[in-house]
Amino acid sequence: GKLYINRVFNMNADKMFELLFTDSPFIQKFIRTRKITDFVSDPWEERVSGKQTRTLKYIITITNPLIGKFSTATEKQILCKENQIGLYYLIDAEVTTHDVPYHDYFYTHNRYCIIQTSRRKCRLRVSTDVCYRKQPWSLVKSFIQKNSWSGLEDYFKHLESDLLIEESMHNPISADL
Ligand code: YK8
Repeated sequence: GKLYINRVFNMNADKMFELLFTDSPFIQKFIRTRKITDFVSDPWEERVSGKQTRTLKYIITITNPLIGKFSTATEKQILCKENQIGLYYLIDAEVTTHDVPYHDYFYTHNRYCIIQTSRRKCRLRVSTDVCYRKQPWSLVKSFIQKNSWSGLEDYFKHLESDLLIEESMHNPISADL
């Protein structure tokens, strides 16, 4: 796996969750600039386990002409929220891209961890794993790895910098309280 974001932000955990995992203006603008279209999201639903789940569907734009221009994607998210010993949100997201070569071989597992570190701060940690449904030939496997990592790197680099911009808009001057 790889760790793409690991940073403390000047906002509480609830705010970070709201920005990333609800229908917030922030995420709407972000997916628009990442050229993600036809975005539909189910509302969060309570499961018997006490966890909440939702499914997202969207179309991603791919910059590599060898792979294609677009792909539909399905993302299943599971939310685990803890409130007793300290506040954190743990979101496990499984992303399947349906229209890329070898799409039936792999999916991406993204883990978002939002931990409240003080009254007005939280740490966001995002790590990902490329997972295999069946064992591909090793050349194909390295192909999948390489393309997934570069795509994920690009996506999360932009997410981190957009979050920093959002943070600075909410904390003018008095940033370090
Ligand atoms: C989510 C992982 C792989 C996929 C892509 C596949 C190429 C396959 C190449 C052949 C295009 C928003 C990615 C990056 C598309 C984007 C996905 C995003 C960034 C030769 C084997 C979409 C997070 C996410 C998860 C997985 C990413 C795909 O919020 O390279």
